[in-house]
Amino acid sequence: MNKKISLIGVPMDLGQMRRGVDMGPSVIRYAGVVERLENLGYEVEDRGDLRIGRPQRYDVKDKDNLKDLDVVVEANQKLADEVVDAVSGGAFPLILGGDHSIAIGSLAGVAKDRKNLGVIWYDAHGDLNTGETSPSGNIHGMPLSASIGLGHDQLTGIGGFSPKVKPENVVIIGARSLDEGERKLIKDKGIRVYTMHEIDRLGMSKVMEEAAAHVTNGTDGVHLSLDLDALDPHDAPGVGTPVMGGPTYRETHLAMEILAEKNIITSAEFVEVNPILDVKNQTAEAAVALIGSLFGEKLL
Ligand code: B3U
Ligand code: MN
Ligand code: MN
Repeated sequence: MNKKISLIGVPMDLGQMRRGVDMGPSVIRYAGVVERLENLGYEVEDRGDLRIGRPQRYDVKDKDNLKDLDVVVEANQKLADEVVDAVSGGAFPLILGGDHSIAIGSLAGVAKDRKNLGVIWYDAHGDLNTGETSPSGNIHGMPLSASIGLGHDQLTGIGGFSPKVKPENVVIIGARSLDEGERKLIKDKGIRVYTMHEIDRLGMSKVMEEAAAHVTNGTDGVHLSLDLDALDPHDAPGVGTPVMGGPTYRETHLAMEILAEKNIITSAEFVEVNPILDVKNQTAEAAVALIGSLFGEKLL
């Protein structure tokens, strides 16, 4: 793994309706992410938090069933530029959210130099809605579709090119809540999805073996986008849209350990930690422990 890490905080909460997820980067830092990585021998450059604009009023579906579109677009463009800058300095970009709408900017930045990027989307949801299919108008339910080139021009156009990722290079892991439009899209585009059913049947180890093989087939890098709501809410209560029946803390660790062993991840983000909804910072601490495993931490 690249020994230099650039940490980028994105205090974004406008992609969804539960205020507080903008404090995610801050509580993940308090849970010790920098120390954890330094103890593993990494050189960490903490670039601090991006400055995110504020809408005049919250949750206005100003355009085409897209809440707070302009501010979300502006922030993602800023993030894309920041990621490009970090990568040009030779660092591994590690992005801390913030809600999942920021994945649009992360992927725009990373994909600039990686035209065949693989993506692991570890999430309870598919995040494959567009303004047309979304039941909520929340942009955090749309970053994966935007990144494969679907949806509003202002979202797909971030970074100045589209698509960022090819659907055949994507794997979704942990899904247990998909909207009708998302199911259709998964079928139409042939996106590989390991729902909880497959995780239960095959076990996390086999799922990760298969997923890793899929995202490295013909690709030139792999981005991990980890939504903390993928974990079972017992283990990660501090998220805006918890869904029962997810992979445990331990299964998710195993997933990270397998990725570390295979040494395939070239950029990552950890999103949706909301300290207002959390219990004693448990979800932020889970995020930091998972980051530790992803970067090679071992007991023995
Ligand atoms: N699919 C729903 C719910 C949702 C998506 N992402 C999260 N929740 N975290 C939607 O609003 O698009
Ligand atoms: Mn989710
Ligand atoms: Mn998500």
